[in-house]
Amino acid sequence: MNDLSATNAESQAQSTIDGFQLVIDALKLNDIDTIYGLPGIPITDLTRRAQASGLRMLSFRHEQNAGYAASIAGFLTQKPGICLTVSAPGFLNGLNALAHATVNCFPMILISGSSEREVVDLQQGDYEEMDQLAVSKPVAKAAFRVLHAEDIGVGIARAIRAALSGRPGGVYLDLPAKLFAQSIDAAAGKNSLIKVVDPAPKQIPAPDAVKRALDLLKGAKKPLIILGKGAAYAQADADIRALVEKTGIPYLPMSMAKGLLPDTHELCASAARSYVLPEADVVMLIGARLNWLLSHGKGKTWGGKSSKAWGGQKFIQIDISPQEADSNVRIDAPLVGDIGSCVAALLAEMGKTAGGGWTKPSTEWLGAIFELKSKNVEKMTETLAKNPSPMNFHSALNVVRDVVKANPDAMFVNEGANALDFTRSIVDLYKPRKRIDVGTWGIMGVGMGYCVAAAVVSKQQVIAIEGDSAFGFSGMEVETICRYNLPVCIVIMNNNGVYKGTDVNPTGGSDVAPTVFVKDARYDKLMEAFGGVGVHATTPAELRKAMEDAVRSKKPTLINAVIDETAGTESGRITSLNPAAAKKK
Ligand code: ADP
Ligand code: TPW
Ligand code: MG
Repeated sequence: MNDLSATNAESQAQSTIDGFQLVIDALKLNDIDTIYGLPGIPITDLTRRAQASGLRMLSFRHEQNAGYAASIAGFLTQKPGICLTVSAPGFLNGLNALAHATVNCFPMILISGSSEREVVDLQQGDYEEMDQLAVSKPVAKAAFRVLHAEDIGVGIARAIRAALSGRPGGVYLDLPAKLFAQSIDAAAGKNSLIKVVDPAPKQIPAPDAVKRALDLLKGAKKPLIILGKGAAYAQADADIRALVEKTGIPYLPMSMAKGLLPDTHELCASAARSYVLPEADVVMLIGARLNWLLSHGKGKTWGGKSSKAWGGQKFIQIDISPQEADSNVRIDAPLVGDIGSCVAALLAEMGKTAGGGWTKPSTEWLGAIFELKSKNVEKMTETLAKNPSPMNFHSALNVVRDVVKANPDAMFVNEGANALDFTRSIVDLYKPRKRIDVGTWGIMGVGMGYCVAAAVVSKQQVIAIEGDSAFGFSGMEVETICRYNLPVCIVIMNNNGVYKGTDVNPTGGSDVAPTVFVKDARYDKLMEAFGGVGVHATTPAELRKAMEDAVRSKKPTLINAVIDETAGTESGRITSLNPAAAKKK
């Protein structure tokens, strides 16, 4: 090649842009800085070039964990978390997390490479053949496919808007292999990209709806506020706190809303939950659905006479989804809009009347709650102070509670059954969006993906409290945690199994019972295999030292906390949902 033709080739190369680069540029243009994924055909070069272009490309050991990481990054940042996978099996591995994002109202985009359209559609047996777009639809908020490089900008813009606007959710974006290699004129390509303006537009509530909600609240004798993870997501922390404090209404945080106000706040009614739910007469839901986690707003939990009977409460529901109200029981005052705008509107309306025009709830209501809280807290303090051998959930969690109190900025990941339920009620959180857990499905397997995203997004220490079963679903990602040297301290509440380790095989055969694992497993050694710190802790003192060392050193740490294998209960706190329990009802 002579000099001239070399220059020509170069200038031609410079004046075109390919699909790989357009995807990367479109993401960057929209301030996306991190991709959670797993390489392979056809997206290996996309992962390489993303990294080369300054995007943080975090590789996982299984797409499901990358997907969970992306979903929770979306929750924490209000930007769609991006999960990138290969075709069919990689896509399906990521799909679970996409469904999880949609169910939990987290903004996420699953981008999967896919095989030759012509071959897939004629079902001629391509490498990793699958109609991924069709498969994704039932579990995605929206699903798109881009066939031409000049449409990449639009495809990514649509995916971002769909993920973030209104009720956030999971979006699938299908990128066939051929697309990446397509080249178009560089200037036209650049021009085709869209920076999404105002992807999550404010939704201002109607003034009459605001007034209706306030009127109902004002007439209440025993009002209660329930804060859900929508309230945490909305990042309207100061106004939510002002609303609670100005009205003086006691509140219950759902698990991922813990810390929105410090759990130690005097108006926090968590320690009197079983009293306030049936007793309240008006309940204001802020970003919380009346699903199974709130017993569908009826039944005995709410003071109803039978398992399906309405307890008599009137509900105000603040939610961005206009379809949420009346999904389980009548909502007397739906307030549709984004939580920031709705809470600000309530505060503004309250401020219009002299002196706020607001009378705080009666001392009778507050006093009864306070008394019960004090009693329960006292009882719990006694239980936590015990030091049984072997260690049980309480004596271990007493340590965790102290460590979290001393490190209120740490992110807190939690999954398991007993390991979840005990932790949720014992470990206080002090700041918003610190607690991330099994969410709406009560899903096992989010643990290590959440740890990676929490560390990457927040740049804070991460503390994860994991059931030994729960940990197993994503345990291999400890390699990922070590590889990226993340400040993650994993504590495994090791009771030798699912719920507890004591079940026996009724036949007397050599297989252990379905809920039982290898006894006395040393999960700490798994961490050591990748250069992290592994600790075997059999007493609260050993656990405390190990956790404090982890937080101080910021080294990836896994503590195998040996818990009495008889300590748990079947299904933790949701024993009643087992079909056998229903049969007894
Ligand atoms: P929890 O499990 O904590 O009770 P849910 O996931 O059931 O919470 O409910 C969250 C609710 O919050 C969903 O109904 C969702 O539509 C709503 N939501 C999410 N983000 C916002 C927002 N920015 N403004 C208003 N509502 C929101
Ligand atoms: C994806 C069912 C709920 S809780 C749990 C399982 C398997 C594990 C409980 O044991 P663990 O906790 O973690 O050791 P502990 O302290 O009670 O011993 N598959 C998925 N999600 C769920 N929820 C299950 C199975 C389940
Ligand atoms: Mg267990």
